[in-house]
Amino acid sequence: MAEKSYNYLHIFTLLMLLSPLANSLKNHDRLKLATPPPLPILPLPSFSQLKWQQREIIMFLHFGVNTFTDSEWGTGLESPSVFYPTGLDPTQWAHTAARAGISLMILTAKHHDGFCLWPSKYTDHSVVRSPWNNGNGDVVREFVDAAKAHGIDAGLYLSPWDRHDTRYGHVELYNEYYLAQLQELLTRYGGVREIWFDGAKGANATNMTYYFNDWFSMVKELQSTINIFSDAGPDIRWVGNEKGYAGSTCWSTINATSLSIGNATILDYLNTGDPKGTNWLPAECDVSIRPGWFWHKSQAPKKLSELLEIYYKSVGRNCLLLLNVPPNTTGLISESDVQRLSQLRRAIDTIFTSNSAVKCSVEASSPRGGENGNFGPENVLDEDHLWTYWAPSENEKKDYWIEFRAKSSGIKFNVIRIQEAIGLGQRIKKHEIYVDGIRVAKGSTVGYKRLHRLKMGVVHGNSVRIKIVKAKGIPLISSVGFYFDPFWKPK
Ligand code: FUL
Repeated sequence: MAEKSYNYLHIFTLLMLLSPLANSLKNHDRLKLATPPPLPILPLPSFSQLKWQQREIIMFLHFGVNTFTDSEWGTGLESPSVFYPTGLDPTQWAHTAARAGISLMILTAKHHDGFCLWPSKYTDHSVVRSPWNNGNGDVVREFVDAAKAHGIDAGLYLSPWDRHDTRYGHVELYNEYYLAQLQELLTRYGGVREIWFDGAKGANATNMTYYFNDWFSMVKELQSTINIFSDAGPDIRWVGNEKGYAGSTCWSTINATSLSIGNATILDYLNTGDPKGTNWLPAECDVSIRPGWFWHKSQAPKKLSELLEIYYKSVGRNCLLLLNVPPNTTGLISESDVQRLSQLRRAIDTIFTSNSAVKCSVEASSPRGGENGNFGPENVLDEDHLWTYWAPSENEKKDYWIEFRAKSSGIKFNVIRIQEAIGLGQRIKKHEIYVDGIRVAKGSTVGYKRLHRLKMGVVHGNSVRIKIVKAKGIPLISSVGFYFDPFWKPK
């Protein structure tokens, strides 16, 4: 009896000891461990650069004494009394931006003429000497408040070149003055998401050395999530022209050491970026809705077809479109510009609302982590355009493709959208698009977003294949769309 009970105890203890092992074996079967994402290819965007990239269109507002003197570059000799908007309403600016789906507006707080749209402690060449609001006004304050009330972020432009201030040309004095103004703008008005350092300067302007490093350090100290724009970054670079066109090859990467501010010899380099670049420095395409940056009675906004061309050549080439919409002498965005901007938004929505790729089945050359991994080609059809993506297997022999097959009536489109998972680096160097085996488009870089308007117009087929012909490492595609653009009339 005693021996028997010992045996039962023995078996019971053994079972108790074995049960965690059995459980863990069972769990192992149940919890299939996921294949990790691939290693990134450096350089990578910062958090703020990624946020910026997703905005697609930013509104620029050139407003100041030039608006009232009908000029583009003020001399600095303007009397502050000319600044007299009779019905200034930044709420109308913000409303116009919000209706156009714009999430960031950048205002010229000071242009080259030196006139300040806010009451700076360091100069009286500002709104304090203007009859507007009896010298008690602050355009920057009204601007940031209106933007905030519409859920729009604010950005500011502070011209380094100052044609009014007598400290200009006295290196220490002017750098102190400029830094003092930066501190005012970045401490008084809440969060500022982008600051614009314009590299322009007249051919005969006084010599002046700007302490860019001091300025940039101060900016980041005061606003850690801000993006600093200048010809040469450090966060956003100029695209090298004022037409709003990026290069058909456009890398977000570039070598910052090859760049300098106000250097006319690097325009092509800025336009295309550099596949070997060690800095993530994406390009912003600035252009005005009108011929001038400031409002002029004699000028009218560009046609919708021109704005769409700009959209395809900026947003559709991995860049941001910084579209200037200048307020007039009343202090409002003119009705013609309001209408044109909402037409542009309607057109973009019309083109990109119905994606016929989502009605297709999708296959790819291979998926990372096998058929049950998290990197299958179906990821390119979801709403996430960054962090879910198709990744081929690392073992694949570089014949990368993803193919869409019509389930019923075929696929009809004249625009294709391809997006890379840029959170892990920009990789694609060369790609081609085939419909039923016939090549309909080709290109080099993709980046955050690449749009192809088909030169042959509308195509109709049963399969669309995107081939990645050359890439740094394995390509990662986060989204694809096929659309019909009713405004596209190829020549
Ligand atoms: C240029 C300036 O000279 C223009 O007036 C305008 O501000 C444009 C955005 O940048 O360099």
